Parts: sequence; C-alpha cells; structure tokens
Amino acid sequence: MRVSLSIYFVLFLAVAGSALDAPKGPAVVTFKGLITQKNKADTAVLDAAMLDRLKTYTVKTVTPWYTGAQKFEGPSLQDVLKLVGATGKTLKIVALNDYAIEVPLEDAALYSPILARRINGVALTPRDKGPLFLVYPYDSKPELSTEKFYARSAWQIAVIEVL
Ligand SMILES: Nc1nc2c(c(=O)[nH]1)N[C@H]1C(S)=C(S)[C@@H](COP(=O)(O)O)O[C@H]1N2
Ligand SMILES: [Mo]
Repeated sequence: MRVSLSIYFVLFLAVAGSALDAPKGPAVVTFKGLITQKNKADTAVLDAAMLDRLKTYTVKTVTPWYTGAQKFEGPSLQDVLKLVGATGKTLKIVALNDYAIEVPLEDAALYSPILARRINGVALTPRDKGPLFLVYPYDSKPELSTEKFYARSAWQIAVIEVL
C-alpha cells in the first residue's frame, strides 16, 4: 500500500510539473528565470493560442501614446505570471527593439496591468506596439499617470526574465 501510494505521488508530481503545454505556433513571448512551468529547456514559450486561452481583460484608458482613451484587450499580467509559475520579485522585460525595463512583480496584483494583444479590437502587430504591450489602467490611480509607469509600459515585448 505504502509503495503504490508513493508511485501515484511520483506520477502526480510528473504530471503537475509538466502542466504547461508545448507551443504549437510561433513564440509570442518567452519567459526565463524564476519560473516553475517550462516547456522548452529552461524557458516557457507561449504562443498566441496559449495566451488567447486565458481570460481577456479590457482596459480603457488615456495614454501618452494615443489621442483620447483607447480600448486595450489581452490577458492580465497576473494570469500570465500564474501560467508560467513566476516566483521572483522582478520582471526584466526585453522588447524587440532591445528596450529593457525592470518591473516589480507586485505591480500585477497592485494595478492589474494587461499584456495587451489588441487595440480597439484590432490585433497589435510589431509595427504598432505588438505583439504584446504592457498597459496599465493609467486613469485608475494618480500614480499610474507618471513617467515611472510609462517607462514600465514596454511594447513589442519578446522576452520576460523573472528575477
Ligand atoms: N518597446 C519599447 N517600449 C517602450 C519604450 C521603448 O523605447 N521601446 N520607451 C519607454 C519609455 S522610457 C517611456 S517613458 C514610454 C514612452 O515612450 P515615448 O515617450 O518614447 O513614446 O514608453 C516605454 N516603452
Ligand atoms: Mo521614459
């Protein structure tokens, strides 16, 4: 009895440890560093389908980059961090244009930013800040409409390292 229970426990761990699907399409974003869910060597590669399976959130907000409020849609940063099992304190976000910025992990819970995939219903392409754009609800709290959070609002996100 003791032996068979141990076997089931080991099987459970094996399944739980490989819960992240392998990407079937091209990578949209790659997570590195302090993550527990991996699907390609030491990284978690997420494709469009994996991101689209998460709940979509809408953030309608004024930003420094567009005239008037715009509607952004995408998964919450919180849900994406949960998917990859992020355990660190800081996100080092690196964009396609090599822009890099460190964002405290706690921003995800404190401010509910999203990894925007669409603007006004249209997919964000690398030409216009896609495929992923970290958008905060700047209107919702005075501290968010500041240079500190604008700088954290990386667009064309390609790699996120959890530190
Ligand atoms: N990918 C990417 N995201 C970025 C930047 C950038 O150069 N590349 N600039 C950041 C900084 S420093 C700020 S303040 C805001 C606004 O940049 P902008 O004023 O050049 O539009 O976007 C942030 N996101
Ligand atoms: Mo900036």
